[in-house]
Amino acid sequence: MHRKRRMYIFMAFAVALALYYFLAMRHKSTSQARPPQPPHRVPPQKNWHEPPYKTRVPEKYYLMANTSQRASAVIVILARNRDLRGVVSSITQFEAKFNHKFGYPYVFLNEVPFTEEFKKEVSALTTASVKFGLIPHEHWFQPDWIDEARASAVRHRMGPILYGDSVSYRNMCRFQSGFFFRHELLEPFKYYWRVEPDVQFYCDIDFDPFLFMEGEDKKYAFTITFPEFKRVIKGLWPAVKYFIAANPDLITPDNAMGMLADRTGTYWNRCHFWSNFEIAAFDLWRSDAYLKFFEFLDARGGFYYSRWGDAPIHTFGAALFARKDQIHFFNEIGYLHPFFGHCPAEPLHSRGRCECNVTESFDTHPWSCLDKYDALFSPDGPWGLNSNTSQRLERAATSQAGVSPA
Ligand SMILES: Nc1nc2c(ncn2[C@@H]2O[C@H](COP(=O)(O)OP(=O)(O)OP(=O)(O)O)[C@@H](O)[C@H]2O)c(=O)[nH]1
Ligand SMILES: [Mg+2]
Repeated sequence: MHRKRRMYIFMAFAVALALYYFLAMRHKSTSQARPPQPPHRVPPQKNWHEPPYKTRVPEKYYLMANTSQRASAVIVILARNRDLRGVVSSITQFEAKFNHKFGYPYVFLNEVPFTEEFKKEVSALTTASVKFGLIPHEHWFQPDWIDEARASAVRHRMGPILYGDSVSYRNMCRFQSGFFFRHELLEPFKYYWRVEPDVQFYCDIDFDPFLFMEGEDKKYAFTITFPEFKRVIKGLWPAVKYFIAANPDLITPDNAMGMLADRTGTYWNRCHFWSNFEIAAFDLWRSDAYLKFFEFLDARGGFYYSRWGDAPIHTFGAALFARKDQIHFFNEIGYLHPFFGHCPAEPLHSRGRCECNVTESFDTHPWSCLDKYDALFSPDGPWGLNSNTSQRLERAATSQAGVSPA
């Protein structure tokens, strides 16, 4: 047999085998196929019959507002100087609904120094600590190894798409995907809440979400989920599949990939957590597994040769490297980033004195992927394995592996 052909068949077999193990790890009935896991990965076993958010935030996390007990947590805001008005609006609400009771510190980040006006106006909005950080050059700007001719051709082609022609938007997405958590001002903290300019918080948040995350062993929390725009993800799913196939030992058992992929691993439904709202544990991104994942994706150039967003990349990171029950839908937190919002239904609506219309909540919109998150916790799971799985995986992996963006 031709040597090259033999090599392809061998590679296809290896990729299919690895994908098979990854899928098998998601399914309880194949738990004996799991490779040995390091001790910190061993989950407190629980059989889920419904999504964790159906159980309301326990009262003890409400009572903590009246104590001095706080988590190691920070509010992170990436912004430009010209975002000042939108930042003032977001922080004013954030303080009124939540942080005046808790006093969590803020860190603002920017690739250029914040103006005195920005610092003064923002600092006046809170009694909590506020720090302003400069992003290191190498964490922000387009790397030298990116082929600028190819990148600019892509930008030209993607001109009509939102931010399709923007370099700074791509820098931002790459920074949020792989660098923000390395900033020295964020180093001391274990958890963060990402806030953006011009967002709204609809309800009083009287419990401590960070202590909830810590106490309930959560790693990533979202409020809105829907499919990513097709034209900005070229090459991303093949790259993710390739990574999975090459690194089956890095994938967390009982992960959430069933929310995103079909059972054969052929396609990604483009569902992602909308990352303009995030409450998460820094150690998810600082883990060796995620860092390797980010470096692998970054090396494919997709931030610049397509327009990969940080939202799908964080989504894959959470889905691969956290257990499904460590990903939390914060039903209690009413939130709007134009133009989608989450408005809690009763009884949470009354308890939070929410200023929103529940009929406009995105959860019930046909585009919402919340049903796919919910399905992770149904007794049958979102999907299972069948006898054709490994053959299909082999076909899927061989037809997709090695595809590069744009
Ligand atoms: N320092 C800095 N921050 C940026 C830049 N571009 C975007 N950001 C921030 O990054 C976050 C995401 O950017 P947005 O412009 O809100 O992107 P988006 O949420 O995808 O889109 P819209 O909100 O609909 O415009 C926000 O916190 C912005 O303030 C930039 O070039 N420099
Ligand atoms: Mg935004």
